[in-house]
Amino acid sequence: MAYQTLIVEIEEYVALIRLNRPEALNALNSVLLGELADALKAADANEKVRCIVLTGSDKAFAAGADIKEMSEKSFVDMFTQQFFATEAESILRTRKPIIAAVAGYALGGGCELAMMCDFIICAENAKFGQPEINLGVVAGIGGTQRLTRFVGKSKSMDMHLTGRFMDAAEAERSGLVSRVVPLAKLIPEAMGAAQKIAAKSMLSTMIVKECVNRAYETTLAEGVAFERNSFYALFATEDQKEGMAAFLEKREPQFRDK
Ligand code: DAK
Repeated sequence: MAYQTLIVEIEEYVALIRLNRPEALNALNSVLLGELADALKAADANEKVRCIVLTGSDKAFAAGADIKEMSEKSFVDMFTQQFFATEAESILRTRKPIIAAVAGYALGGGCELAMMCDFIICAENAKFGQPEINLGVVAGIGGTQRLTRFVGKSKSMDMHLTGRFMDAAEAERSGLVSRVVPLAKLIPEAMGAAQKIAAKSMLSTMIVKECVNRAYETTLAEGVAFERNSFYALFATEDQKEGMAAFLEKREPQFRDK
């Protein structure tokens, strides 16, 4: 399907979704977020997709929600239209793993979008920030909650209260991103990671996602119980038999998602 604000390519079981509003540094407007929700739903339903990479341009992953689109809205508009809420929920509903490949600016809603993905690989030129305070507002799609869980209260408060940007080295040091690579290697690195994930049993990858995300939603004891039952449940699958047999026979497993 052709989109106005996205470019989607599928290669070796990985959907590469590129945000494409270069004139506005990929600012997130309602068209882009609607298309992104649609593209993620399509990728989730497509048997030829087993992992997703979400990226922007070399200059910007996304410089935030579109300030032009938001500036004239009233409280009543925001509240009644549930501004961006359903689109954000649809990103979180995606069951296949999503890797954010971030180069350049990931600010405001752009930083929040990256944090809604399953993990973040960034280029050396990446800059993360929650500068909404400079606009007289606060983060609105989870920034105060997710950034705090990634980097802790002190650094999160610093970022939200001063609006300063964090560079790639600081982002890696603080646990916001899993890897930092030179800009030219960003897409190959993210696609390589995605292809590695795509070769696993999709049953395991989806359950890993559910288990790790559970760590944010519940107590340690409940989360561990959820993980344990997930582990037991996977013994009902052919892929568990295949994975363990392949190890014992010293060969690569052939998973069939069964
Ligand atoms: N919105 C609209 N246009 C933007 C934009 C944005 N966020 N960021 C950049 N642009 C546009 C600029 O206006 C400019 O357009 P023209 O003037 O050429 O037409 C073009 O992109 C290039 O930008 P600059 O000329 O400014 O480029 P520089 O390299 O000089 O600076 C910059 C890059 C990223 C430092 C700067 O553009 C910047 O500070 N941008 C704004 C960053 C920002 O404040 N982001 C936070 C936005 S607020 C919610 C959902 C979401 C949100 C809240 C609630 N709910 C579901 C409740 C999210 C809120 C936000 O993200």
